Amino acid sequence: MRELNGHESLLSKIQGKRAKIVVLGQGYIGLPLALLLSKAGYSVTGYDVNKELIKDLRKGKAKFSEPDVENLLQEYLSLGRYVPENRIDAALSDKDVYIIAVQTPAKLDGQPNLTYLLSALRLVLSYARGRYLPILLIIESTIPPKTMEEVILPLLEKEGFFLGEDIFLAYCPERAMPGRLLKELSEGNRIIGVIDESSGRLAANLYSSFTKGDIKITHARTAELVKLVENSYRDVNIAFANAIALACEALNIDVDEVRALANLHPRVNILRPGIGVGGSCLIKDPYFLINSVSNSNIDLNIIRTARKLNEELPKHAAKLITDAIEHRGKRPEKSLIAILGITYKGNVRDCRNSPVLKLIRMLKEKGFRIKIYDPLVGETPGDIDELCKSLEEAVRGSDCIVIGAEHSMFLKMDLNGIRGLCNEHPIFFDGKHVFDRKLVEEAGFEYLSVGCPANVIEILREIAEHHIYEP
Ligand code: SAJ
Repeated sequence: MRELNGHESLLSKIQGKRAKIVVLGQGYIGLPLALLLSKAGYSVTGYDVNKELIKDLRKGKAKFSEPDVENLLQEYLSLGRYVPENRIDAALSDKDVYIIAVQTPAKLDGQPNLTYLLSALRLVLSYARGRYLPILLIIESTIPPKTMEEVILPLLEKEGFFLGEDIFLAYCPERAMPGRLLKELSEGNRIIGVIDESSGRLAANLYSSFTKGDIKITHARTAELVKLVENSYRDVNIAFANAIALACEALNIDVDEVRALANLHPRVNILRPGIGVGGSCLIKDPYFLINSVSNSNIDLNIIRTARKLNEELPKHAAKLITDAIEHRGKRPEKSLIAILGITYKGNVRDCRNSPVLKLIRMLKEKGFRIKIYDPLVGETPGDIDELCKSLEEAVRGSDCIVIGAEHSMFLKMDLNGIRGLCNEHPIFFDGKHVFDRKLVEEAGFEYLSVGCPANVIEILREIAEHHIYEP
């Protein structure tokens, strides 16, 4: 029988679930990915430099909370198909597939910081040398266009490896959002970016073992751009909603009504305006995209302006709240604000770059007293004070309630009951546009949000008095 060449033998190991895999970086993406590969039948090592994290993973505890992640973790730990490891040797020796899922944060100038990625890559190469080759190397971390061709490939070649012979290389950007990680990783479509075709075939075989979505193979540079385009698209769309909200404030019109009516058009879908954009990706990927063409005469101003607008929103929200309270003759030092929800979006425990944290800092600078309630957050992030133990504790005696994250439990709360605990004439600032203004007002609050001027109702009544419009 003919002996299999390197590519065929690696393919056969991947198809037969005999390929031994290590995932470098056991964070938001690396851990769920490692678990899905274990579930698909592979033997997977989860490597991370953080000893505490690995210690917890060995006990079946994840550092973040995501539906089903801990269940899968405990199941595949006990079956021995998922092994958390922080000893380099044990983790990296003798593997067939190396997946790098470490963070690529932004530097102060908006350029990507590839330090973590490059150090993981060097580690992999040092272990790949001298073992049975070939290996499949996959990059999941976000990277800007041309990184595969101009940074990663030259490094492999400098170390004496040949693409398509010793190493197969693919960029498979993650496309899952916190709160739905396992579902999106196992059902979403995947893009695989490669420089040579044979790498694409190996990576596609591996990814089809755990995702039901379509797998599209393309050039590495295209895949790198697609990832940045997706998040920039979302950021620009949110900025558009925020820009319209500001226009509504200037024109004394309620943005929620404008959105509802405009969205009746079959090709219009305006997103929710609010206190800004947080999380780990939308705040940096647009800058990676802008910077990727900085050597050309193209200026992606539309993306930059959108980003800047979204960054300004916490400040704008702080001003709206301050103005509304001062308008009632109350001083900030004499006013108590109850913040409900501090995560970067609803129903997640993740506070990374949360816009409401910025808003809290600004309100404090203005002198307000603040109470915070977020039952999804265990530890208080950074400079945030103690969290209240209950909704009632946070709300009692407050002059203003701020919805900072749209957790389901807040959407179901008894507005009349909450109103009863507040001071006289309380303000309800809906930072996420998730409440029905009429219901909030019926409960006795003054409704306020970005794009909904405090006095919009009076203005509409005035118009009605002139018999032009019945509100
Ligand atoms: N937001 C609004 N208005 C909206 C929708 C969202 O202000 O109408 C805010 C949220 O409150 C939040 C921020 O935007 O602060 C980002 O939330 P998100 O749900 O839009 O996105 P992420 O950051 O959780 O996940 C994104 C996803 N990208 C896209 O939807 C294009 C996910 O698919 C990516 O995998 C992820 O970034 C990533 O890691 O790149």
